[in-house]
Amino acid sequence: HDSRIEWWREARFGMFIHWGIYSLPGGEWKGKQVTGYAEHLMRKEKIPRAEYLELAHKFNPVKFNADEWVRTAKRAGMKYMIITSKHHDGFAMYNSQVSDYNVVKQTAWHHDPMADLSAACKKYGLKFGFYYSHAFDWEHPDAPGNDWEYGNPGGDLKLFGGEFWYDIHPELLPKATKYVNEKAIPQIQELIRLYHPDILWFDTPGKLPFSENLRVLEAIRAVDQNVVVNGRLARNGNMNYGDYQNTADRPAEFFPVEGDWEAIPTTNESYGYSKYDHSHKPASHFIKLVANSASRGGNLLLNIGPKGDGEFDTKDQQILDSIGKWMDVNSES
Ligand code: JFZ
Repeated sequence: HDSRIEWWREARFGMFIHWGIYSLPGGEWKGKQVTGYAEHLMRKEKIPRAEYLELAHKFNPVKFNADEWVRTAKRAGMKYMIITSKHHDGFAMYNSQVSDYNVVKQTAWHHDPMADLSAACKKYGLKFGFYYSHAFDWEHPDAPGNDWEYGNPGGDLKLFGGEFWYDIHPELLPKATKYVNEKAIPQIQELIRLYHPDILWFDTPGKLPFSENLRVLEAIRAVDQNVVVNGRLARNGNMNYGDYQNTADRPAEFFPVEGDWEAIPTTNESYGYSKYDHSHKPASHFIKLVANSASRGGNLLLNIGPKGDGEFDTKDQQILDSIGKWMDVNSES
């Protein structure tokens, strides 16, 4: 129904956060730079699950301060926050009872940052929600994507026909269904129950057949009629089955002008923190993007990648502070 998306239509500007155990190596593995998205480290380096888990044992972000993160977002004029509760690496950054592969169980920190962020967003009046990688999961032995350790479809090796593996090899579908039943759906429902998010943000639907994506959507609506869901959950041809569509990171002149849409630029190139990526654009670039997207009826969800110690990257912090100063002078609310 239309009413659940009302707040989102007015929001216009939000903070997207990619933060996980991949933030600790920050685009480096065994002393060498890893190119591309830093959050794809496990896939790019074909790291076995047990070895990747060692990153969790070292993850201890003592500088993490949920209040400061949310205050920075609020000062920048952002009205909502979306953070990675589980990215493609399959590691839950919250207190999951469904899987032990989580931040509370596996890190020296033993802490649930999502509980703090959810509370801080409530305190400062921001809407709050989660990115959850429902289709691509490199940890679960039955999920699409891990072709280096499990020989599963949906990864780089184009095993079983590549992108449309499920059409060519339907006999492999029960494996993916098993993963969706025992991890993705229970964790998504758990996130709803534990944190009552305002929004859920999904990605890479093509890794699963449309029928599985729809089952995920039904499982969400069975327990929550009000949570906003983005369009990357399930797609059939040109038809999005979420509440709104995401544009890829494209120039403002190609932003859509119709419907409910959201652009998701990141401050530099990588979404997760990379110590090698210094391609940050100036604050003025993002101020123009906010104005351009708002004038075309869309939202801007600006991504940052905090470091493994829990602090924002200095360059991200400077961008956000500059946007905040501009907002102080130029905004009405
Ligand atoms: C996906 C993820 O793989 C990535 O790590 C990050 O989370 C990003 C927000 O989403 O990457 C994509 C997905 C779709 C496009 C580009 C990057 N796209 O449609 O152009």
